[in-house]
This record gives sequence, structure tokens and C-alpha cells, in this order.
Amino acid sequence: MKTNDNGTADALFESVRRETDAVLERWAASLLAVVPPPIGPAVGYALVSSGKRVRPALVTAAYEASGGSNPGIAGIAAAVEVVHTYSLVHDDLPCMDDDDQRRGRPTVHRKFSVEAATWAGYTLVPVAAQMLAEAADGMDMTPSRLGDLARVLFQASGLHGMVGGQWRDLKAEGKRLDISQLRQVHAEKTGALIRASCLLGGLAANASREDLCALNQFGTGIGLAFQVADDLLDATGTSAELGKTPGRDVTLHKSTFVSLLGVDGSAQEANRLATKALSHFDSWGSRARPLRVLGRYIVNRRS
Ligand code: GRG
Repeated sequence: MKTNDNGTADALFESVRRETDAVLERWAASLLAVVPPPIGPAVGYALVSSGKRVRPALVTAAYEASGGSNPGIAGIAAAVEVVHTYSLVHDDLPCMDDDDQRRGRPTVHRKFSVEAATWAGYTLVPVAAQMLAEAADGMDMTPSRLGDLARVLFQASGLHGMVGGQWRDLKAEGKRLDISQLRQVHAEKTGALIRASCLLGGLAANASREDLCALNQFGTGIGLAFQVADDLLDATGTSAELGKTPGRDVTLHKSTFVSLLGVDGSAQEANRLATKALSHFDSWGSRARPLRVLGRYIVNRRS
């Protein structure tokens, strides 16, 4: 995994996008062949899209930093992206955040229908599990290691992770959370899948217990920093930069890092979290370079 000489994330994302998107496109084509319209086309539309691929990049960087070199890691990275994709499709539905734009184009329910988007989201969850199993097979992983990966991915996606955090976030609309409640919601809703991405890369490479611990700590910190940056972008970004409608948090009366800490305070908080997260790689030397580049990208991005 290469970074540019000046340390930007562009080159790193280019290779991850190529490898991950090849897996996503292959699955989209095979699902399109067997799932009738409008669900099949809605699934294909969701899978083949222009997301940033932050989670696949974290899986790959953590894997390579832990000594892994099998190109099959793209399948593990794609499985995480599928869970993330389903969550975006459902998050945009009228019963949740009710958004018209995502990734620079109409949301799945706007392009197709609420029913098709709901079905497409449900269809993607077992697809992620199949992708994970297919990738583990191709990498000659033991069944026990595949079990470890599945546990990490689906615990992070579930009641004590993304689903639980989303539930708490929806329940909190119109209420003022304090900073520790807000951290708790976002550690689950957004942070859990980002932390899992880092751990999955380490587990797939049979990383040592010590390295897994560093990846877990990094992932926890950078996962929360990701959401602080997301709140900042919602408050300060344009729809051209974000590919979606800015200002939704205010419209939905949500407590956010910006509403509690202000724009400057949130930027400081994102940087503080990233610096602390990156300190867990202090003894890793150059093998952590792509992870460091990603950590900084996550808080400095404009989309
Ligand atoms: C049943 C209550 C219930 C929930 C279902 C919908 C859902 C599960 C969870 C929503 C999780 C969610 C959408 C979290 C937001 C995470 C976030 C900040 C997403 C934006 O990620 P980016 O910027 O997007 O990486 P791209 O498009 O670049 O991939």
C-alpha cells in the first residue's frame, strides 16, 4: 500500500478502491442476475458507487502493517464496505434521516422506492457474510480465524455497535445530550465499524496480541474522531463537497459535537483524538505509515 511522497492518502485510496471495487462489482453483477427488479437494480446501484472507501483502506493498512500480503484481503475489506453501504441505504430512509442525496446522486429510495431500498439494505447483510467467508476461503484461513473475523464484524454492526448507536441517535433527536452521552452514541453508531476495520486487518494477518491491542485502541480513537469530523463537515461543508445535503443535523434537531463544542472546539477535539489514537503506533516505525496517513486524513478531509 503506497502513500504519495508528500504523505497524502490519494495513492493509498487509489489502490484500495481498485481492489475493493472489483469485488463489489463482481457481486453486484451476480446479484443483478438472480434478484428480480426493482431489488436487484437497487442492490447494484448501492454497491457500485463513489464512497471514499475509508473502512476498506483501514482494513488493508492494518493488514499490511501487521505483515499480511495476500491480495484476498480485498474481499474482507469489501465485506466491511457492504455493511457500511447497507447502513447508509437504511439511514437515508424517510423513517430515519430522510435524505435525498448520497455520494453525489439520489439516495436509493429516491432513485427506486422506499420498499426497494428497504429490501436492498436487508439483502446486503448476508451478502457481507458470504463475502467474508469467500475471502477467508481464498486466503486459506482456519474456520476458527473466520469465526473471529465474523464475530468482530457482526458484533460491531449489531446492538452493541452500529444498530444500537443508530437507535440511540434516533431516540435522542430533539433532546440535548451531554458530551459523554454523545461520545457513547457515536462510539457505537460510527466508531464500532471503524474500530472493527482495524481489528479485521490485524486478525486476518495473525497479528500478535500486542499489535491487536494497538489496532483496537487506534480504531476506537479514530472512529470517534471520524464522527467529530463528520459533524464539522455537516456544519461547514457544501453539498458539492459532501455529495449530500449539508445542515441535516440542525434540521433534525440533533445534538452534535459542533452544537456542544462549537466549530473550533470540534476541530480541536478531532485533532486531539487523532493524535492520541496515532500514539498507539509510536513503536511501530515505518510499517504504520499508511495508518498514520489515514488517521490524519480522517480528521482533515473535506468530504
Ligand atoms: C435498525 C435502528 C436500526 C438501525 C439500522 C441504519 C443503521 C442500522 C445504522 C446507521 C449507521 C450510520 C449511517 C452511521 C453514520 C456513519 C457515517 C458518518 C457515515 C459516513 O461515512 P463516509 O463518510 O461515507 O465514510 P462514504 O459515502 O464516503 O462511504
